[in-house]
Amino acid sequence: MPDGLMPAASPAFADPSLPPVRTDWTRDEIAALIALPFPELLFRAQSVHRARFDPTEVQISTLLSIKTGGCPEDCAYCPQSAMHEDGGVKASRLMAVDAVLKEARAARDAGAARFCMGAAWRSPKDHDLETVCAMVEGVKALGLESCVTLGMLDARQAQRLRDAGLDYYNHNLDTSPEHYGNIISTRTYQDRLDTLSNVRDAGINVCCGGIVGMGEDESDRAGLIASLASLPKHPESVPINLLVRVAGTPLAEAEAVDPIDFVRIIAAARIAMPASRVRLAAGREDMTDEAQTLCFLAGANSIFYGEKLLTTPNPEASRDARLLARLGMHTSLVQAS
Ligand code: SAM
Ligand code: DTB
Ligand code: SF4
Repeated sequence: MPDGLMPAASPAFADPSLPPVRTDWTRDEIAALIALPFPELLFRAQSVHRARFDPTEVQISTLLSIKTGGCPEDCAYCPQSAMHEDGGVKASRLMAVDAVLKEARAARDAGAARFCMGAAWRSPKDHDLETVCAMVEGVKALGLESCVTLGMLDARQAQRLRDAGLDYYNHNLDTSPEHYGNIISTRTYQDRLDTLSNVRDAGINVCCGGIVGMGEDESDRAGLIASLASLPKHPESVPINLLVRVAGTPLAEAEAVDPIDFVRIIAAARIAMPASRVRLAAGREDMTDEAQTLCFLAGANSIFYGEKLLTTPNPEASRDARLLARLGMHTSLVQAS
């Protein structure tokens, strides 16, 4: 394990006298949070964070694209869509189980707690799902938590993954219901909610978040957080991605997000979903160490760790280790599931 990536001495803690987690957040309430004076917003986010988590602890997950490119969906942000692959992503077939487990072992040896496998599919085919289940079993056997993101799932597919021992399924709402149609036309917001409910009903932990920087306005950002925070049960993991602007995608020239505005969204997610892991997800390569630090102070307590996300770069592991060491922060221990 590299210097600076030491597990925390104590995992997250919770006080039974804490207020119940609310699932009735309105967009107006979230918008009011986002608009608070920055010191007030950060104080509230930190108070909520400290009540349930060790503020010096950060969970780390490593991503691997197990099936890259050639996707039939038209998500405007994504370099893997077959509709806009000028970004240079070459379509490939589903990786072999052994090759995936080799990467998982390397991620574990580098200090990751969770291994997340992504496939550029609209939804998995049955024979491919069986291969993914073998990957999940192998990842679990290495002592890692497992996560997959494979597109839409029906109830039977979700149950199959649960039976294989899957810990987390990632499926994002991406943006507000109103902005959604400007970004994706090949599946609906309701399709996404249906998949999330199939995952939840199968007893798999939910990883669900969105993207900031896709031309949305402030009300859309509030709408995304309100949608996540009014799901019947909050996602256990909430990835907040800063758009990675990939050449060849329709959003390649999207306007850059003010880092302070991004921190505000992290803080709002932390306050609205106090018991969830909020992940400072894609986009860290474009952030300064200081902006990332503000995200941690605003309640982010998870990152993707390792040089690559799915197809785009992530900060070097040594840069992350150095930053965590400078901040006196630690990585979390793997939680038994
Ligand atoms: N194909 C599956 C699906 O979309 O359901 C799973 C993989 S997909 C790449 C997972 C998530 O990655 C997307 O929902 C989106 O939120 C995020 N993502 C994809 N491209 C991104 C980009 N350029 N910048 C930030 N986040 C991105
Ligand atoms: C999530 O919310 N972000 C990750 C993960 N879930 C699968 C993906 C980020 C992808 C960034 C663009 C790329 O590397 O292709
Ligand atoms: Fe396909 Fe997922 Fe990319 Fe959308 S985000 S184009 S579904 S890989």
